Amino acid sequence: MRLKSFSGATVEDAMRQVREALGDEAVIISTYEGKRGRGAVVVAARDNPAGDKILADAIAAPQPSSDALSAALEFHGVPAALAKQIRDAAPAATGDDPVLTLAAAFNAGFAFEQVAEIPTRPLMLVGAPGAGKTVVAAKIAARAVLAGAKVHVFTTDTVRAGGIAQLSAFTDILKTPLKRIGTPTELSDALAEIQGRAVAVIDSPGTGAFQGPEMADLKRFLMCADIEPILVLSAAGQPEEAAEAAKEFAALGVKRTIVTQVDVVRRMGGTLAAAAAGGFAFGAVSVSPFIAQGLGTLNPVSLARLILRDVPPATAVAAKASGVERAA
Ligand SMILES: Nc1nc2c(ncn2[C@@H]2O[C@H](COP(=O)(O)OP(=O)(O)O)[C@@H](O)[C@H]2O)c(=O)[nH]1
Ligand SMILES: [Mg+2]
Repeated sequence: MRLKSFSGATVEDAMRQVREALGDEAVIISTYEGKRGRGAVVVAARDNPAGDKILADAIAAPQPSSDALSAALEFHGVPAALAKQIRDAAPAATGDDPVLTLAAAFNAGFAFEQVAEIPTRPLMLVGAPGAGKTVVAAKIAARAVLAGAKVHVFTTDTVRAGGIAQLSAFTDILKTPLKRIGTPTELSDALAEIQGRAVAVIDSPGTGAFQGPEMADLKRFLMCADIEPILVLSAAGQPEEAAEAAKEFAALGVKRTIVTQVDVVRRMGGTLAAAAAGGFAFGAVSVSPFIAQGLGTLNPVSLARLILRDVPPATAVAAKASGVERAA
């Protein structure tokens, strides 16, 4: 199920947006009205893509019943200044559903812009080695093929042994053309050739955010045509490190991120810190290495559920004892 949240001045206002965006078929999952006219959030659902089922299962764990927001942010290692911003953006809540309280804060503080099933602008997956760029490139390509689009996959990762083999294993199954690209000129020529006729998905080599020559090389490829760089971000990143790296990628023009390996971590502090520092919108989430399992949608509610799942009670108690939990 694809969840989407809509915020407005009132519930009626948010409902109007639901109808405009999702039509009369939309199923309303929940409505949330802030105290003292602080706005409303309506969560609605539509169709049923496969990737979201996996995400839904991953977040189906029992959620805490009390307002454990501060404890959860601390457990996730969210840097203190960002945790304060998030708490301040949350509507004052006493006994309200913590998921919706946190979702309202995420709705206010982060952007969510899902990568389209059939992207119109060429996409280049960029990021650190091992972040999941190649897997995400294959997932985006597979999704576009399933949606009926013609897709061309390119890779500028031509140096590393095995780089092309990993990708061709996927593109062979999808029966999409795969082209190795050695120079920015080759890339601009290749994109010009398919312009408007096929979706272009570009994989890239691992780029260290603090490695000047690697970043300069990446920039040359990004500047050669109208390409959207999307930062593929492993959820396993350490928060301060991830935030500093995010700023470097933001300087290259990255505006969206796809978060990977969410299934293998318990703490999402690095993800939140990077998105906040880079000013990135969440474009999708990957919760499996398997291409067939696709990408899931991240929205304020699913992100809040991820943050509030498995926070050990001990952390909540410790946070309370140290006075970290927000006064009700
Ligand atoms: N569990 C899990 N593994 C992933 C996910 N995304 C990628 N991987 C694995 O992470 C490793 C690195 O992925 P790859 O796409 O090669 O990273 P790249 O170096 O950025 O291209 C591989 O073993 C992938 O199978 C994910 O969402 N969940
Ligand atoms: Mg790769």
